[in-house]
Amino acid sequence: MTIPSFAIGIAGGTGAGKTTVAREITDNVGEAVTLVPLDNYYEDLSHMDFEERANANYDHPSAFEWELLREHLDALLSGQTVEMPQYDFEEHLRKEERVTVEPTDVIVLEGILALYDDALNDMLDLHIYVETDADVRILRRIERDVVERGRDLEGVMEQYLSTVKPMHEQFIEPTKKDADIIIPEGANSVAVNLLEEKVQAESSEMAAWAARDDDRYET
Ligand code: UZR
Ligand code: MG
Repeated sequence: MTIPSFAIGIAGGTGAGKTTVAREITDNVGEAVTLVPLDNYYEDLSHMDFEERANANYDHPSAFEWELLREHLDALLSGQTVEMPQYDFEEHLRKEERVTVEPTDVIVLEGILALYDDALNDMLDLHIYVETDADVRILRRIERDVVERGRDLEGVMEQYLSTVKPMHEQFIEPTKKDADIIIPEGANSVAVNLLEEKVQAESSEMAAWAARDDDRYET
């Protein structure tokens, strides 16, 4: 028997607070959450050398392996496990090893272009766009890339102006129209609390369905 899952997509620009929103709205669902980071579906660029990879455009839709992501989300929603690729940001490279990911009651697809693909949007039950001002986002991005990931400031600025910003305007921002809900300023607590309640309600409903189905099949 397939236990139905509630699938949520969380999109928004770099540094918008997507990861935080994903964590906060699912905090109290316990372990019944499957996180699908879009980053894990960056195309495998192992045929390029580091220099080339460092200069690739990671904010264009063509940077992602959509077909694999569709397959995986579809599998998770059908109750199957997937062997999920993992991504190494320091090397700009898909890692050798994959991780087995189990489907659960709540599945969260999170990433800059999480609402970009029509087929994926059809699979999602709730479409969220996290909207945060560009100045706040670039400050967060600098903190993450320079302080946490050890990149140099010049490079981060260069990349922001040459690809991150224009791609945001061209491809990411427009996906706002596909959102059911737009959360202003990342982790604003009222919006997050409302969504948290919704997610909890949906996940208990899933559990109730599963129990009902079990009864039906067992008797
Ligand atoms: P979030 N990114 C890298 O900087 N290097 C990579 O190897 C892969 C991705 C960046 C990507 C995008 N862009 O803006 C960001 N660039 O990761 C998306 N340039 O991640 O949503 O967590 O900010
Ligand atoms: Mg993030």
